[in-house]
Parts: sequence; structure tokens; C-alpha cells
Amino acid sequence: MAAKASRWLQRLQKNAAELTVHPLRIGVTGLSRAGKTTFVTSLINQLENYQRGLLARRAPFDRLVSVRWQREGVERPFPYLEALQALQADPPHWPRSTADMSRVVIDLQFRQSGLRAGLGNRHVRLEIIDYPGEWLLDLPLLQLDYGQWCEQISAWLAESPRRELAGDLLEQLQAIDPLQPCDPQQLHVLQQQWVAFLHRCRNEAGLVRNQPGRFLLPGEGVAADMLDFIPLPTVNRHTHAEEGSWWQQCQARFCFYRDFLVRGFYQQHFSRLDRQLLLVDMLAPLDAGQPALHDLKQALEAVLGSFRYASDSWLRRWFNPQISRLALCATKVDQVAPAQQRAVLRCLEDLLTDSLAEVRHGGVQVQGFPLAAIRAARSEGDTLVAGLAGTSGFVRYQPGSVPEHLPLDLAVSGPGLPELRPPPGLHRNEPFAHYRMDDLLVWMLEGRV
Ligand SMILES: Nc1nc2c(ncn2[C@@H]2O[C@H](COP(=O)(O)OP(=O)(O)OP(=O)(O)O)[C@@H](O)[C@H]2O)c(=O)[nH]1
Ligand SMILES: [Mg+2]
Repeated sequence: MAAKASRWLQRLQKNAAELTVHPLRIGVTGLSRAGKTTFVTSLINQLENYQRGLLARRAPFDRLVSVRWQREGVERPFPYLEALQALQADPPHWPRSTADMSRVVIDLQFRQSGLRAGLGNRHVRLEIIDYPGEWLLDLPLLQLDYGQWCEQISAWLAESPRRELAGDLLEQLQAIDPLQPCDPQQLHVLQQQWVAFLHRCRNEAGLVRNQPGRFLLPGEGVAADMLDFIPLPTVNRHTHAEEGSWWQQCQARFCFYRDFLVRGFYQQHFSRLDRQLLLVDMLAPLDAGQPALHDLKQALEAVLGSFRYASDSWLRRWFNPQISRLALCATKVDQVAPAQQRAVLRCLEDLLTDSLAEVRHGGVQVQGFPLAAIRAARSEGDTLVAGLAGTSGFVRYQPGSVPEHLPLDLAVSGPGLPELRPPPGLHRNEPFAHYRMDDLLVWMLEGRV
């Protein structure tokens, strides 16, 4: 009788364990071109092929019994099949650039070990949210009013290279009297010019602090006319004007942008994340030189501001964020020799020393990974062999060296890297060759399986 009751209890516990879903929400972010789409594609591929890739021998994946990528019922689904199509084309090419957030849901069933071995499988639901890091650059706006924002933009416009890139737009903006009635058509034209200026900042000078972030990456569901506002250099925090004035029109839309788009994103998505991956292409700015590195530092410091949760921080009070682990990933390190990959990560950590200390101080564990989601280059001796983007042949090259550490003035010469295309022969049902995707996944799941 007792044996029967205990078997019954065990079966009940097993059913309960299998029915309970343990969610793990992972945010993936990075500035434009950081490698997010390629990373998420490789991550799904590694999980789908866990039995044959490097994951097969790593705990807890050695206890993984099934993986299901949810194809239906996911809001704003990540374009996995589209990305695979690009990578499997002949010649292969990289997935196209994305401009909005997207989601992936993957169900994982793990066999339990030790005392829980008889209790059935543990069901972990990975929810991955890929969103543009540029959206985090808007975080400081939450603490500014329109006048303070105008003051800040004026200070940025006073310095090179923004001053030169703005050209006569700066004079046009200075000519506007904020107290006069607003001309909606002129406002629209100026807003378009501001967007074009932000594109120049990003594309010509490699600058990354481009505000408002959603002027470059609006995302879905934002009415275009709500983005019709511009910074006015003649406005400061004391300016005030009547209904219908330039000041009033711009400040009302700025407030909508700040309170609904920026704050809404934090409330809806960001505050629910358990883990965060921050992807950074450190190699391109190392090659571009000092101004690009300087701007990357500023931008990433602003991004990392979203992960500072010290008990006295306003972010903790407003959003009560749950992120407990942050992976800082230097991406695309397959482009340099394996012996230099750790130096790329070290340079990135040097760039962010103070901000990382702040993040850790707020109780978030931070770990760095020199990562390649997909190895495009094969190393042979001290050279690399890879296909160049836009061609069909292969080249053998020797990358220049990556400094062991970044000097304080950020004056370095980069390794001078060519742009590569994806390797041939990628297939959905074969694990892609990578660097350290397995280490990263193990770290992300630690303590949750
Ligand atoms: N060698 C190498 N190049 C990569 C890798 N991942 C990305 N790249 C390169 O980086 C570019 C940008 O990668 P994406 O994955 O599109 O980056 P993203 O962050 O999604 O970019 P946006 O959608 O434009 O914001 C690709 O087109 C490739 O040229 C990698 O693992 N290895
Ligand atoms: Mg993308």
C-alpha cells in the first residue's frame, strides 16, 4: 500500500515537473552592425544541433533531450529562416540589416540529475529579445526635459566632427525663434534634415551617440508625425512659450517620445529580462581610429547606464529590473588570429573599465566573451583564409596586431581587416563553426537548469 502511494506521489511530482515551465528571458543588444542578427541565428542553430556541436559535451546541454523553436504564435518573430537563406545562398551572404526588435522562443527539455533524476524533465523556455542598442541610448532622455536636451545637443554640435557634419543645418536651426508660431511644414523639413544629419554622423564619421535613437531606427507602430520634433539650439531649460509656438510643438512631441516610446520600452520589455548580452564590434572602431573609439566609449557608457542597479539608482526605483548577468561580447573575433582574440576583449574591457565597475557594483555579474557567432575565416598557421565580401574567391591574409591593452588616449592603430563573407557550406542541420558560443550559452543557463 505504502509502495503504491509513493509511486503515485512520484508520478504526480514527475507530471508537475514536466508541466512547469521555467522562463528565462534573455535580451540581446548591441549598436547597429554589432552582429546581433548573425548571433541569434547561430544561437538557434547551435541549440537545434546540440547533439553534434560543441554543446553536446557541456553541462547542462549533455542532459538536453529536446529543443523546439516555436514558429507560431510569437509576436514579432525573429526572421530565422530568412537569415538561413542568406547564409546558405551561393555565394553566401550575411543576413540583411534589421531595424526593429524581434523575439525568439525556444523550449528546452533537460533530464534532471542527482536527487531529482526521477522527477521528470525540466522545461526551460528561453525567450530571446533582440533589440537595437540605439534604443538604450535614449535612456538619458528620461531624466531630461526638452530644454535640457536642447542644451546638450548644442554642446555636441559645437564640437568636431558634428559641427562640420551639420553644415548649414546648424544655422537654419539657430535662425528659428522658439517663441514664434511653428510652421509644421518647415518643422517636417528640418526634422528630415536632422535625420539625414544623424545618418551622416553614423555612416561618415562612425559616431554612435545619435539622438533621438528612433529617428534612425523607429521600430514598428510609431506614427511618423509624432517624431516631428527637432532640437532648437536657442532653447534652454528656462525657455517657455505659448501653445502653437516652435518650443511648445517640439517640447510636446519630445515629451511623448520620452514618456511613451522610451519609458514604454523599459516598462514592457526591459524590466522583465533575466539576462542581457551586449554585443560589440570592437574591431571596426579599432581600425577606424581614435575618434571612433572615443565615440564608441561614450555610446557604450550610455548603454551600460541601463544596467546600473545600485540600490540608490533611479532605474531600480522606476523599473525594478531583474537582470542578474550581463555578458559583454566582443564579436566577429574570427577575423583575427586565435591568439589575438582575447586581446580584442581586453581592449573592449579597457574602454569600459569605469562603467563595468558601476554595473558590477549594482549587483550584476559581468563576464566577457571574445565571440564569433559564425567563423568566416579559417586559421592556417599564422595566416587566415577567408572569402571577401562581394567576391567569390578566397584570400589568405595576415591580420595586423591588436594591442594588448588600450592606451588612455585611445590612440592605436588597428589590425586593418578586410570585410569577409560567410563561409561556404552552412546548413541549418549542421552546427555552424563558431568561437565560444558554447561558453556563452553555458554561462547564460547556469543556475537555471
Ligand atoms: N567575420 C564575421 N563577421 C560577422 C559575424 N557576425 C556578423 N558579422 C558581420 O557584421 C555584419 C553585421 O552583422 P549583423 O548580424 O547584421 O549585425 P546587427 O547587429 O544585427 O546589425 P543591424 O541589424 O544592422 O543593427 C554582417 O553583415 C557581417 O559582415 C561573425 O560572426 N563573423
Ligand atoms: Mg540585425
